[in-house]
Amino acid sequence: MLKVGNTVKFTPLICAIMTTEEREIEFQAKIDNGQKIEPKEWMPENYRKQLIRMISQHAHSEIVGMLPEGNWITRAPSLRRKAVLLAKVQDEAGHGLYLYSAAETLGIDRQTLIDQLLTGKAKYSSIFNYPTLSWADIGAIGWLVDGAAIVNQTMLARGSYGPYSRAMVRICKEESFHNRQGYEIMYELANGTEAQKQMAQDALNRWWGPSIQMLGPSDAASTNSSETMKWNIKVESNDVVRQRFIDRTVPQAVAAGLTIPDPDLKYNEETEHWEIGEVDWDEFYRVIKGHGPCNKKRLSDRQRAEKEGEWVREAAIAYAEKQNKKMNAIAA
Ligand code: BYC
Repeated sequence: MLKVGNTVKFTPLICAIMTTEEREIEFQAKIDNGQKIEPKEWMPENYRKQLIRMISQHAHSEIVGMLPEGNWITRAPSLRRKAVLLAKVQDEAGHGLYLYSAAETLGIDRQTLIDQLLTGKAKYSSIFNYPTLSWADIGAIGWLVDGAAIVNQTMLARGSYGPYSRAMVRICKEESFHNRQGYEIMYELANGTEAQKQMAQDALNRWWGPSIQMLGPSDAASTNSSETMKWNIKVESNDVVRQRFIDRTVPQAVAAGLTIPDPDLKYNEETEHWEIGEVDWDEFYRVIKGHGPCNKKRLSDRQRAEKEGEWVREAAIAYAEKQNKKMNAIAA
């Protein structure tokens, strides 16, 4: 192993005769040195598997996450709100595409990943298995769900795998706009008529718990953290990220005149953190095992979209083939 400046390097000749154990030591040294791992570099098989698992779950979440918000595009209360919501939902589609591309750099093809989602083998975020009952839910998603996602993803942007961490940088910029538009909706409702304030509070009451759960099980129950953190796929633990989300969100609720639905919520002067009551982990595990309020609907909606989009994909492939033939004829 050579250290050139701040970079750990291996000469091809040395690599060819290295044992797996030696390669793993070298790989860990790169990670500990803060270097990014790029697609064609050697990596332990479990590093690859963990990344495929996490990136594909993330991609599926972006795509399934379009459904609860898409439900309100036709009913947004003004043209401005409709345009903003349309742009946001389109952004989520874009995020899904960058993330599928990042997963593909690890040697798995997109259709395999999509099939895993459609057959129910792959997970996607628990948060998207809840219904959007009122317009305020669109505010709550932007404020709380995108808010939690930003905190999680700015951490992931510092992760070790180059294509995933770079995708996070752009995604976080867009999430930041999503978060502001959500908070703006909530703030306006909370400062509107009594009925509007009630609507905002009701949305906060329903989305707060699932948003806290969305950031993953407690550190003590997190089964993947030992690997995902050893390899800097996640650079901070679920509980650390959750605490940052809570500390950032509670003052925003206070500023809007809304009440966080947790009777045990208190500020700890010594640690300077907001402390929350018991998290309903039974609910979290029920939802990720497929028994949330909308799991069946989300999956069947995606299956239907895949089927209905088949002719579009076929037409796009036929068109690309025709163009290729034309180009080849010109070149010949
Ligand atoms: N939902 O060992 P752990 C968005 C699973 S989309 C479902 O701590 P890890 C947006 C976990 O997969 C943003 N499952 O795992 C889009 C594991 O199961 P498996 C979505 C969850 O990976 C549209 C088991 O529980 N963000 O913002 O070390 C509109 C044990 O967990 C969940 C991402 O996907 C969950 N919430 O840490 C609006 C972020 N949490 O795979 C907004 C990327 C955990 O062993 N992912 N599980 O069967 C991550 O950062 C990490 O995977 C987690 C979990 C922090 C979530």
